[in-house]
Amino acid sequence: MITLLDYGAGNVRSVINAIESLGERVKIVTRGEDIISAEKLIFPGVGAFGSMMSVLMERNYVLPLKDYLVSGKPYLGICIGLQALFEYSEEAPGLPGLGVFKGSVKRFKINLSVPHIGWNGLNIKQPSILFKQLKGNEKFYFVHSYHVVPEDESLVLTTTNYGYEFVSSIQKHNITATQFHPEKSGVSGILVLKNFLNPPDESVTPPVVSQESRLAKRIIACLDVRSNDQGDLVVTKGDQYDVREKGIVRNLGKPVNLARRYYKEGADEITFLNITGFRDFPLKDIPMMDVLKKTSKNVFVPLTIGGGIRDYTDKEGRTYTGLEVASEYFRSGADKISIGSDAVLIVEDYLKKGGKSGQSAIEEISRVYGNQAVVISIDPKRIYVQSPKEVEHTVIETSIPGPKGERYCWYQCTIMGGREGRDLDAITLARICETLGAGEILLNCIDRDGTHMGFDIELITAIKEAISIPVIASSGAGCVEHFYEVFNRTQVESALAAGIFHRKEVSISNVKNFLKGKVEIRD
Ligand code: 1PR
Repeated sequence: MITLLDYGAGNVRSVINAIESLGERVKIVTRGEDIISAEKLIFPGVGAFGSMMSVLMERNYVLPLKDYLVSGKPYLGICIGLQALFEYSEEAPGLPGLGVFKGSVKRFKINLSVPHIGWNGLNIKQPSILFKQLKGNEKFYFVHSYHVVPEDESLVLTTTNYGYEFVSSIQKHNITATQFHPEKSGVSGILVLKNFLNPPDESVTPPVVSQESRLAKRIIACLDVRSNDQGDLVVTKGDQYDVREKGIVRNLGKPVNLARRYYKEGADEITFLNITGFRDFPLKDIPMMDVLKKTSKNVFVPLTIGGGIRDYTDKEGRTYTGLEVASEYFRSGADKISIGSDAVLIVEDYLKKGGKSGQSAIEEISRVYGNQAVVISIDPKRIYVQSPKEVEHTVIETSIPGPKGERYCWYQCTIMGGREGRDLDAITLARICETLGAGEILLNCIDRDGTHMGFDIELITAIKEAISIPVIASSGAGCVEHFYEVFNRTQVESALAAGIFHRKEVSISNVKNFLKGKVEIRD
C-alpha cells in the first residue's frame, strides 16, 4: 500500500493512476496520523510553493511529515514534493519550507522561456534504485519555474541543463525526490515509479551517462471535442473553425480512443479543447470530465483541457468561479487548463481599468496551481491594413500580401470559437496574459486552421518575440516538413496539429522520424 499526500492542488489523479497501473493500491492522506503510519509515502505536486506550505500548516501535516522523513521509511517527492524539503523558496518569501535539507528553491534566471516545460534528460551523478532498467538517455517531463539549490552536493542525484545546469533530483538514505514528473513521463517514468515501489537490491548506474541534457521540442496532438447532432461527444475538426460538412458536425473519432492512439504513437502531450465550452457549463459536462478521467487512467503524458473556463452563474443563481471549474478539471486528470474566450475579456478589462483586478481566472488559477498550469489559447485572425498608422494595434509587415495588396496586418483576437472578433490584438493579449500569470500560450490561427498550408511563421515570430513564456505553434500543419520549418524558423517550444493526425495522413512517429537528427526530440 502506497500512501499519497494530496494537499489539494495539482493533478494527483495521474500519480494514482500510474501507481495503480503497476498493481499497487493507494491510500490518500486525510489526517496527520496517515503520514506517520505510512509504509511508503509519495508527495506529488504541481502548484505554487506558498499555497502548498500553507495547506500543510493548516492541516497540521508539517510535524508528521518531518517525523516521517527522519523515520527511514521510503519517501518519493515529486516537483513541489522535492521543493518542500528545503528551507525556503523565492516563490513564497517569508514562508519556511520543511527545512529537512539546507538550501533553497530559486527561480530560473535565464535567457530562455520560463517555465521550463517539456521533456528533458538527466545527467546522472550517482547510482540509485530508481534507475534499474533505464538506459540513461531517456527524457522526462518537467514543468516548473523554480528549482532546488541544495547546500550539500552529496544530495544531488541528477542534474539537467536548461540555460544552466540545475538539480533535477536528489537522494539521501530513504528520501528520493524528483523535479520531473515520473507519472507524466511515459514508459520511462512508469519504470522509475516501479523501481520506487519494488526497489532492486542494489543501486544502479544506467549504461549511458549524459554530460549535458537537452530539452526536446514537443509534438502535441489536439482533439477538438464537442457533441454532434446525435448528442455523442466526438472529436471533430474544422476548416478555419467551421466544423460542419454539409451541415453535419464532422466526426473523426472518439476522444479517449484517439488520445490513447496518440500516446502510443509518441505524442509528447495531448490537448482536449471543448470547443462549445463557451456556451455549455463545464461543471455540468459530465461526459467531458469522464473523457479526462478515462484518458488519464493509462495515458501517461501531460493532458491539457480547455473550453468554458470562466466564472459562471447557473439557473439557480449560484455562481462558480473559473478557479472552481479549473479545479474540477485538475481533479479529473488534467495537468494544465487552457483559457480562450475569457482571457480576451480579462485583458479587455485590464486595459479598461489600467491594471490587474487580482481576481481574474488567470490570476486565481495560477496563484493556486502555479503559472505552468495556465495556458492561454488564442484564436487570432489576420486583419490587413494599408499602413500601420491605420489602427492602434500592434501591426506587422507581412510577406503574404492581403487581397488588395496590403503589406501590413494585425492579428485580431476572437472569442466563442472565432465567432466574434474583438478590438484587441493577439500580441497585446499574450503580453498581458503573461503579466497576469499565464505559463504558456497555445497559439492557434484561424486563417491557417485545417488548411494544410503550414504554420503562420509571421504570427508565431511576433508573439514569441513579445513574451518570455513558452509558445505552442498551432494550426495549418500539412506535412512533416512544416514541423521542421516552424522549429527551424522560430524559437517556438512545441508544435501542435490535429487534422493530419486524425485523418492518418501523417502520424506522430512520421513527424518524429523526420525531425530526428535535425531537431532535438523525444524518441
Ligand atoms: O473560449 O475558453 O471556451 O475555449 C474554447 C477552445 O476551443 C479554445 O481553445 C478554441 O481555440 C477552441 N475552439 C473553439 N472553436 C473551435 C473550432 O474549431 N470551431 N478549435 C475551436 C480550435 C484550433 C486548434 C486546432 C489547430 C490545429 N481548434 O486547436 O486543433 O488549429 O488544427 P490543424 O492541425 O488541423 O490545422 P473557451
